[in-house]
Amino acid sequence: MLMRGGTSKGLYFQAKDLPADVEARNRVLLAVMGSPDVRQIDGIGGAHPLTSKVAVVSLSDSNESDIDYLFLQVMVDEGIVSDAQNCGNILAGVGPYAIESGMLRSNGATTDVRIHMLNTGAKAIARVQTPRGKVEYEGEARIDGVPGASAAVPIEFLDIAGSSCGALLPTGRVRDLVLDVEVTCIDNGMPVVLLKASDFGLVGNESPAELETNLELKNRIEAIRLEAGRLMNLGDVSGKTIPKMSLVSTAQNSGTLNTRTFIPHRVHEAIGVLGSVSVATACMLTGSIAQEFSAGLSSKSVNQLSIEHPTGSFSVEVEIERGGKEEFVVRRAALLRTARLLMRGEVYVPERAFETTA
Ligand code: NQM
Repeated sequence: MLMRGGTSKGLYFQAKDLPADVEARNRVLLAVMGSPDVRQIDGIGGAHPLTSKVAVVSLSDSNESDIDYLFLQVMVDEGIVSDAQNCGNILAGVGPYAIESGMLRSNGATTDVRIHMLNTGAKAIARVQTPRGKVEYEGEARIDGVPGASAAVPIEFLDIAGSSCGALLPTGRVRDLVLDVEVTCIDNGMPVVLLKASDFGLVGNESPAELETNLELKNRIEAIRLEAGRLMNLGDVSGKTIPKMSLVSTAQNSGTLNTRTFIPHRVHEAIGVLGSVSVATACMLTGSIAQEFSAGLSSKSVNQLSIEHPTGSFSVEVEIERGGKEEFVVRRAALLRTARLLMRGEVYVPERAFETTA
């Protein structure tokens, strides 16, 4: 099925329908999307990282989850399929997909789907609207970056700190100096490096196109990313889509703060779901780059944060616990997404994708 999940779009497969061998599976997915090619003209990818995504879904063996979800990023202009990151936007379509495909039954007016995110081992609970036993896509919920209104898919995350890097603050510090630039490296569901837009001579409200055509800026940010990746226990990140690089500045429209995020080579039209959870968490962290710009936050353990991005803002609720001696534990994050089934059917894969080169 082809689904919109939040502000992204991707193909959803049952694991059993794809080759079990990872290399064969990747060859098939590259051919399906039409990669590597900037236009993905011989496939059904949308020629942008946000529309070249795949969810591989299966029933979970565990008592603690209903569904296993593996996210795969199919690179557009490189022949690479990466499982190194999660995707919280595509996650929004996983519950509806599991019900649409008959893997799960609906359970009253709403169905809570407990999802095990295989990329990092983290868990999420997504609430799908299922009146009359069917997935309802129509509704009144609006998310910035998607025109119109749709049925709400509230999502809650528990225990996502350190999902990819092993710790919320992978360098062990709230601030680091990387290539002479002050950064905060954080992983609350997505590894993100926060930088001040002003350190790059930017206001922070530049458009994604403006930022992407600034080659000097892109090269500087990539150099910092490669160095930060090592500090964040991610090793050589030159072929990886993490960490994301988020330029932060003062809010423009009464939000908590403003962002522009490199994911990592294109600039996001909005901000990723887990990316925004990481940024929101950094806002609550004393001494972080984000906190310097954050407005309207209380010292309470639960805060509703509004992360501004190029097409609006992203609202995230973060619950933390502050212990003694600067201890900071993240308890929970909650947010709202929408999703929609766009198409179901067969995708045609060229024979050559099934041939081994050995
Ligand atoms: O951070 C884009 C997206 C994402 C990821 C990216 C995402 C997340 O918007 O959970 O959703 O940062 O690569 O789909």
